[in-house]
Amino acid sequence: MIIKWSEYVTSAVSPEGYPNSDLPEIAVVGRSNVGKSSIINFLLNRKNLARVGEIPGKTRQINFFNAENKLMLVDLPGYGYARVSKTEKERWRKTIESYLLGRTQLRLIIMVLDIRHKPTEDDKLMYNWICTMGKPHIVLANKSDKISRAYLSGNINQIRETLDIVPGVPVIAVSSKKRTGWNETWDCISEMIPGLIKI
Ligand SMILES: Nc1nc2c(ncn2[C@@H]2O[C@H](COP(=O)(O)OP(=O)(O)OP(=O)(O)O)[C@@H](O)[C@H]2O)c(=O)[nH]1
Ligand SMILES: [Mg+2]
Repeated sequence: MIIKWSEYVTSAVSPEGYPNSDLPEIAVVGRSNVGKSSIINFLLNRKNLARVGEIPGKTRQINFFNAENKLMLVDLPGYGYARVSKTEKERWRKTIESYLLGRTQLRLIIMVLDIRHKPTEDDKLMYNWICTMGKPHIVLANKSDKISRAYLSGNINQIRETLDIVPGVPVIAVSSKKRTGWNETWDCISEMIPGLIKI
């Protein structure tokens, strides 16, 4: 997979704001601060295309990024961030749900977790929801640079077991910081969205 060109398209909080495009979309979902925006930069070989934040709650809208005019990567707000108001949480939930439920261009969901931590109840809810919707998905366990290699497979197994990940669904250890797992991730994406391979 060669990704040379990408650009920010638009931001939206509801369907009226989604871009008018037929490109297949890949949505990146996960808890606040797990590195969803960083993963988008990592996959697109960019440093600061999607905005990254030290403090959870950085991404508050749905941001669309065009890659090679072949697909759209979609950065969603994170869930599970305790330090925002109930109203704000409810607004983010609606933003995320209406995109995931209503967007017909959505072809694949990338669920991002922090490899260091056992998935939370929020993660379980999200994962069950993805399964109930029957959407094709893969799981990226990010921040693998933060743990020793000896723990990688154990933590991946813990994620598989805690979320009861469907057999055959890939769970890939990545580090968007150290740029590890890039090829494996794009190989999986290409397999799951036939036709992309020629990018
Ligand atoms: N060590 C390490 N830090 C990372 C990695 N990926 C992201 N981070 C850091 O994690 C923090 C959150 O990254 P973001 O990409 O903003 O996370 P997000 O999931 O988009 O967060 P929200 O938009 O707030 O939901 C930032 O300080 C990143 O630099 C990684 O692979 N390794
Ligand atoms: Mg973000």
